Amino acid sequence: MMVKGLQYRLIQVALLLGLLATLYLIKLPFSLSAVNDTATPVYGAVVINEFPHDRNAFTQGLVFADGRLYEGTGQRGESALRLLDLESGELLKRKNLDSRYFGEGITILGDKIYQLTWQSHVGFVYDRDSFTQVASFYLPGEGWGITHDGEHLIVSDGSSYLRFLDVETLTEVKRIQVSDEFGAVRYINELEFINGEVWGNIWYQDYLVRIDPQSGKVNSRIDLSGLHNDRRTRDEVLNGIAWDADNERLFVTGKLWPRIYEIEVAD
Ligand SMILES: [Ca+2]
Repeated sequence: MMVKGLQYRLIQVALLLGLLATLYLIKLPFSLSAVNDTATPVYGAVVINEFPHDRNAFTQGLVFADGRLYEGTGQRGESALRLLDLESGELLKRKNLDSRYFGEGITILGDKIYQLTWQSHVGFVYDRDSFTQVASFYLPGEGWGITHDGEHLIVSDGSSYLRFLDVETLTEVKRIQVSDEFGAVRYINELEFINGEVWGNIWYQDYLVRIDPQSGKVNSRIDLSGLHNDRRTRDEVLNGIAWDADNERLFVTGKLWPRIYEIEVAD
């Protein structure tokens, strides 16, 4: 009787262990995918169209508006605000910066164009149509990229922070730190606000990051490696994102690149 009871108990234990092992095996893939959920999704891109780009333009800011392309360029003595025809690349208007300034990002809000300088702690405000300078403002830290969310100017400075400036006072009202699963994301350069996200490219990297403007979390990355392989110098990095909101077209280019690419994100 005792032996039979023990056998019965052993069978019960074996069945229980078998059940647990089965559950473990079934659950294992779900556990692994749960771990992977914390990794930032990476998407590719498909080139829809190519347009000419001035190979001497050290692109630091790119905006699409009014059916045209606005570009801010860098390098002392070569920095300018430029209006371009997208299809032909023809230079339609140009405003040179004083040779002591190294031009950086640009953005257009209302009837104004805003342009940063790199290390001179100054930003310029121009009339959108005439390119006449109407104001300047103090910029603490370095100036890298700039965009806006309709309410604030959003500025990158080479650090992992994005600063939000009041449009009227042009002073900082808040900042967010950009981070992904590896920690703080530094060297965020040219910016574009697209459908509620801040898109940025990272200096010396061939990808875009899409940033949640509330939390600073990188929602996804877009791999653009292979877009421009014919690089004469290390300076020829991806740096330029422009969004044609009316036609939902996304353009990217880089410093001294010969082409502007219209791309679509591929899942
Ligand atoms: Ca831009």
